[in-house]
Amino acid sequence: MDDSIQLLKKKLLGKTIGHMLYYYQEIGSTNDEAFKLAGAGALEGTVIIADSQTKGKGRLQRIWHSPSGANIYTSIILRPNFAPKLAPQMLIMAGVAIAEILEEYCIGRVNLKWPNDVYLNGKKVCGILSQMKTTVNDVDFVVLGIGINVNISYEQLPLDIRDIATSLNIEGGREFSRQELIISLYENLTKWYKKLKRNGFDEIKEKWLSMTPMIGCNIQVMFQDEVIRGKALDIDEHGSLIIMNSEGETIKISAGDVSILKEN
Ligand code: BT5
Repeated sequence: MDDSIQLLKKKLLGKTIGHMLYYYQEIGSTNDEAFKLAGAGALEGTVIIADSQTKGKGRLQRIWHSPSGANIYTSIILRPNFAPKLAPQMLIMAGVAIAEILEEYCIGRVNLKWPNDVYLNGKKVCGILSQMKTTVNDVDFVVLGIGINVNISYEQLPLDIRDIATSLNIEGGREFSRQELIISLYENLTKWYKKLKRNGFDEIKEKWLSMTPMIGCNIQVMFQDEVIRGKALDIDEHGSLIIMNSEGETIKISAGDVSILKEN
């Protein structure tokens, strides 16, 4: 990707997302760097791309496996003008934008799992990490960190994720251009981000619901030491998951790891 980075910068000139691009051959975490840049005043639409990450991170200090030469690791700085409680909508919006792009490749079934996973043929192909800085009433900035497994082979996947992770290459049986994918990713994110700001969350929510197999299923949500079971009903206007437990109570969940239970 290194050789073509100047070309990528050229192609992204003047775009809402990507007009300012910082590229690193290797970095700790693109999200940490984006957070620093945003704190120092970087404009909305500034993006960080790295070829590899030494401290790629998921939620709750988990590791995002980030070897060089194969995948996409990018963080995008956005400055939506809305209340902090609406910020989780950004995570849902990003999932929809990414899943729509991956569907266009027609290499398998693309699904979304709340809150932040994109699945290809039943395995995780992309993770999204949204972090933000807020004041009491406003979002100062949101950093959307996106990791997509593009050309990594089955053998290159670490043993602990081989059964749960995949890549476009593994499913499609060929190499994919990371540059082309990055350009369509930023374009599609721009499209959905503008829709979110202009028309609100409804269309994004509908699209998300059409791409998840979770609704109507019995699920288990784990958050730290707590486990909640119930039937997934919906997501609300903040992007929280709504479930109904066995007592018939409706519960809203704003964070956690979901598994669909086998009994469905
Ligand atoms: C996520 O966390 O899925 C969010 C991942 C976000 C990564 C991007 S890369 C660019 C930006 N910079 C960063 O430092 N991060 C963001 P979570 O839901 O907590 O999932 C983490 C779990 O996914 C791990 O515990 C593994 O089980 C699994 N995992 C790790 N690396 C993976 C990979 N490359 N592909 C698929 N699954 C992976």
